[in-house]
Amino acid sequence: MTTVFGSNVEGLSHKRRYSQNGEQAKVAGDKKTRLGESSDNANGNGTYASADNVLQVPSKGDELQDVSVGSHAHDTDVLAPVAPQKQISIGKDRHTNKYVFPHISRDDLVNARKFLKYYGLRKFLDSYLPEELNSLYIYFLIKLLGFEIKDREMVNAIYKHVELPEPSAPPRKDLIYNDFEDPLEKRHAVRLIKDLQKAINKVLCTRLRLSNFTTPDAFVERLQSAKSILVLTGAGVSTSLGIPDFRSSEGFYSKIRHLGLEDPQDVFNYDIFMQDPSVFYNIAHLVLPPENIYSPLHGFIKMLQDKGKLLRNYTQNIDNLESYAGIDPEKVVQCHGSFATASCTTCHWKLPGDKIFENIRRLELPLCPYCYMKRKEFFPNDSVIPSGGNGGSEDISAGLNTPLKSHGVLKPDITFFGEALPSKFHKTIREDILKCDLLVCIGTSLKVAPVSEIVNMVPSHVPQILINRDPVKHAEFDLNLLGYCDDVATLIAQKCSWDIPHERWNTLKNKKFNCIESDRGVYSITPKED
Ligand code: CNA
Repeated sequence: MTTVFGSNVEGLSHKRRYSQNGEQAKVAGDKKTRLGESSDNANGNGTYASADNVLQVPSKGDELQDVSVGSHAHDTDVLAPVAPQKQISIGKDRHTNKYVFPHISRDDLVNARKFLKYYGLRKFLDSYLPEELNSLYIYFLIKLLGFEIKDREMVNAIYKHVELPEPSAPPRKDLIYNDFEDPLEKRHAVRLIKDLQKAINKVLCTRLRLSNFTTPDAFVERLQSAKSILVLTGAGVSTSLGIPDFRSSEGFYSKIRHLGLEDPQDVFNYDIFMQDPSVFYNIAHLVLPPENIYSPLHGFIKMLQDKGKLLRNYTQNIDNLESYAGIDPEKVVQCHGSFATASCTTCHWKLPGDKIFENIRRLELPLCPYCYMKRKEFFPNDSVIPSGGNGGSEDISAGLNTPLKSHGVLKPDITFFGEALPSKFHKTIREDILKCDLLVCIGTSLKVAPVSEIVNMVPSHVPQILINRDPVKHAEFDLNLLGYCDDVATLIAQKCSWDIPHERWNTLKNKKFNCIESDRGVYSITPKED
């Protein structure tokens, strides 16, 4: 088993599921281990438990928010973290009867996180927590690790008993330090212990940023020397071609909100598809990919390939546009499958995906010719005709007692939530994360696991760049280039003096951009007005 940067490479799960803030959510009827919740995670050696491998709907919001993000709280350097000068000590104001939390500086926070990662859980707890304490110490430790609890009821219960001094206020000498009575209810104390465990797990499986890789120029320099770039792409690389992404305000999920689905993601739920494929086929025309076009960003990846620098493009996209850009199929992993082929849900007969495009456009169920007769028996009033093939042969899965509405229905080979990822993903990813010398994530919200877990699996010294319109708050990129990815790719190619193989390059190569740093390692890139 190979352990990289405190993360277990073997831990990549096989099936597609949502993750939010590095955490998995629950799906009805399944018992899940939440990433970062398993007690195996808190083992202090930096490994985390393998996530459960069934597709999941996204959580409605993490109860624990990592508020250190954007503060560069994770900058790593060679020096080991220092032990705290003394254990946490929370005094009480004898007049107000409130506990007064010590001020937490950014350095305290960075050091606590580093200390935990560096020395492991036991030493961390021994060094930070005194022998006598109450549950406010647990809450303080959660804060010290850079997290804040979102549950209002819980926060109100805590702050009835707590005061936060002004950061600039001098240390108070009038506090009493021998009152350990627990002001919180038992249920709150139990919740805090669970939240501390989650916070610890998150720190253990989150990377630390590199302190010396925070500028576009550092990126350009690394691009020029890199030999094995791993590019991870998402829906944002195709939006400039008019293909909506999922989660943006103008994205696909907002377009189908009117359908009255409890959760718009249900249209890609495998179990729902098997029960009633019309849920997917009512909207599938909206996600049909165009043919023979690709964006400048796809061209940028092709350029990396032409320069012998592309190790692999892991794409979450199902539009297959990498192929039109000329990226070698060997260099592409379509992590969530694609529309390139389709298969029968019953007998698994496979056919080219475009053979069912007409059915999709006409909002019809595409049917398997080999399962058609049996389906007709099950559903005599079905007016739909089979797609592709000649039809009429015996159904190899005959004998089902209760036919599913998906019996004999063809499904594009895109990976629905709950389905296993294509085997190629697992064949290549383990070696690739060890081989890569630069990770560039482009146009993705990184909310779908296991792809979203790649960022925490890459060795710690490998720089990680995000090129995206919106920040990705739950990951730790060394450099965030925020803007439209075609613009960012153009600017970077210009800086490298490289040409992007794309029909618009002659215009793009002269385009001018503003590149404004808003925080350390965070740049917003916008076109300059003429
Ligand atoms: P997402 O969750 O919808 O996130 C897209 C991200 O891209 C967001 O963070 C946006 O800010 C960002 N973005 C949008 N447009 C741009 C742009 N022009 N430049 C830079 N950033 C931009 O989509 P993810 O890819 O993260 O989620 C994975 C899902 C989406 C996969 O399972 C895909 O199959 C699925 N999907 C694919 C396509 C496609 O194949 N083209 C389209 C829609 C959804």
